[in-house]
Amino acid sequence: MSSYAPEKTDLFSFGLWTVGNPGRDPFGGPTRPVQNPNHLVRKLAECGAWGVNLHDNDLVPFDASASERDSIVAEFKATLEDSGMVVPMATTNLFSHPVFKDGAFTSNDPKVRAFAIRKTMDAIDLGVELGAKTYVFWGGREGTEADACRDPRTAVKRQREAMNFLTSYVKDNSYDLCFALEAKPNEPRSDIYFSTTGHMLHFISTLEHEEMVGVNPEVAHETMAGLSFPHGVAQAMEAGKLFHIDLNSQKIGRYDQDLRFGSEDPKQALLLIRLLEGTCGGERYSGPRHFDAHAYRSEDEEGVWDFARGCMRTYNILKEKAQAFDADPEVRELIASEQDEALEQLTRSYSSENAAALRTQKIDASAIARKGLGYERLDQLMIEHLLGVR
Ligand code: GCO
Ligand code: MN
Ligand code: MN
Repeated sequence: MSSYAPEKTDLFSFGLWTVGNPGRDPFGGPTRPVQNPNHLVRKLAECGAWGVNLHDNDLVPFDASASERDSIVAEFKATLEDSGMVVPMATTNLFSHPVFKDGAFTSNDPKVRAFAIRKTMDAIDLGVELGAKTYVFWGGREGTEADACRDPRTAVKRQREAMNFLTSYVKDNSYDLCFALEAKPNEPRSDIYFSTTGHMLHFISTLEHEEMVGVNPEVAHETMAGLSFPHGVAQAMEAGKLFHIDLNSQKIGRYDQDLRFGSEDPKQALLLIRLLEGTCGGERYSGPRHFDAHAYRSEDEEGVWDFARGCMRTYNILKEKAQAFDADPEVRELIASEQDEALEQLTRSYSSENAAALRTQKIDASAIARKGLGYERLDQLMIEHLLGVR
């Protein structure tokens, strides 16, 4: 893999809203022109990406007529076909229009909730028509500033009602589509409900069709909250619920920066890739590697493509590093865990016999405590792999 050039089999995808981001921020307008979606797809294909994802309104304007919608979609399908690109994931814009200023599925106004469900049904139809297999729910506006406006338990119930309604809609239409829920602690709301991947994982277990619903964790969102992204992803994988992933980069404690993948936190990115690629053991994640990030506001269009190529190249470089790290004999020796099958048998499951036998075991806590674990050496080896001297 010495060129690190992206291949279709890498399953790299970008959102229309990511490479199409015109550089707007809360303090200033766009620094580059808004690009036509068909142009973005062609350029992504040239860069070596496999897929393009979209919100309904990234492609079809909010107030388009039915015939405008159909002609926009027909042209887009032709572009996908010509450029050999696929749409693996779709989602709904439930945050831009002012009607959603106090939430969509969790709004106190039943008309807003009904409108949000209807808009999502239409956007699901659009996604399925374009071939999407995963449907993402990011509840950016589902939160509060004045928290007394609703009982947060009511918000949870309303969100559940919406998920149950929409999973049933998918089943009723025999669509081959699963849902991936994306958590974020804050921004644009002061506090967003279901703030972490862990909150989402539990919520999913309360849904009518929980088998259709997983998570879409994002590097930036867990990092903003100061949490370990690899740990959140690992828990989702262990539960069989990693349905999609939003890759980017982020400094702890800042606003949602959505930086180029691997740019701020190569070590965390390496730890993440070890999990996703299965180099540290366990099953490999087989879904899309989606970059939900955008180019710095300082960039013109060329900088946007530098950004996109950079995300994919860094992923592939780190993938090679992950393979090398996990195959390094010194690393393997350091992380090889102690084995004591007879003792492990006793704690694997409870029985009164096991409990009694456990009490008779000789375990020298002081001797165990005196022994160093070699993790300084282990971490130094990781740094040396990252810095390219090993
Ligand atoms: C954000 C989110 C979004 C979502 C996207 C798809 O913080 O802006 O990450 O980019 O991922 O809306 O649901
Ligand atoms: Mn995201
Ligand atoms: Mn984000």
